[in-house]
Amino acid sequence: MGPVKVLCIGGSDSSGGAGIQADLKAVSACGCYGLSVITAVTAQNTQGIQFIHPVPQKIILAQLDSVLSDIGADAVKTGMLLTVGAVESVVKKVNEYRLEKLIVDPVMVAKGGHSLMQDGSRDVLIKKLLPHAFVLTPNIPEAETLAQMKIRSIAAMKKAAVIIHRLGAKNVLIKGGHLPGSKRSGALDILFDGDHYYEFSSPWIDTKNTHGTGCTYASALTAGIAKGESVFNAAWQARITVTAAIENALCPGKGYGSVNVFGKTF
Ligand code: PXL
Repeated sequence: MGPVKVLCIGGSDSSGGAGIQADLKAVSACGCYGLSVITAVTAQNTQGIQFIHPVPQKIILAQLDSVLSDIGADAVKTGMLLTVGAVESVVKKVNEYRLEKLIVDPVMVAKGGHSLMQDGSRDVLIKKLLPHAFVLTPNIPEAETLAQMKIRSIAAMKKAAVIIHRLGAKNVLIKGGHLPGSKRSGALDILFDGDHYYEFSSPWIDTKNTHGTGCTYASALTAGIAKGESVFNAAWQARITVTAAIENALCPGKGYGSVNVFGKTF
């Protein structure tokens, strides 16, 4: 029996904090073997994104074929899908290789305001990729876009989860860190599986070094699912992993630092 394999599809973050670099660190920290397909190259540092370059669709498809035809994956995670071609490439290969454990992190906008999706790719993501998602992991702004409603309360989060579930994602994990009042009451994430709601609460950690939080959370979740855990257990453990990673965040540059899944090893 070889290692448990996790394929991460997303953008490269040259600062090492988010994107594919965060994914591979999280997957490794969770004891899995990480594979990657790069959809875009970002030039960024702790102060923001300076440039974004899309990888041509042909090269995205080639990477997917190289990895899936030989190595395969026990679970697959998508992050930054900048272009319509990137989204359509994933849909095509999900169908071709019958990938079932697909975790979609619908990243749309970076913290500094840079769009991580070109015009049109969001619609294709909603129409063609979401129906294949085993778990979808929007934060509050992303859930607002997907459900087309404002989310200002836990009740609204639950309502949005139902609307997003109807778009076709089997399990919806809405991350509540952006909810007003989280600073006081802690962050509350809600998992909806179509029947039940599960709530995960975690203490608020007062830090500006949170770059890579979403990527790390979704990758740890994907690793758990690759290992055969239930969505609930994988989400619960991923929440613990990401909280510790925020607590151990590092700031290597002059701006905002990044989460660190490896604990106090630096
Ligand atoms: O956190 C979302 C994200 C995903 N992927 C890449 C990013 C970012 C945020 O900056 O740069 C490559």
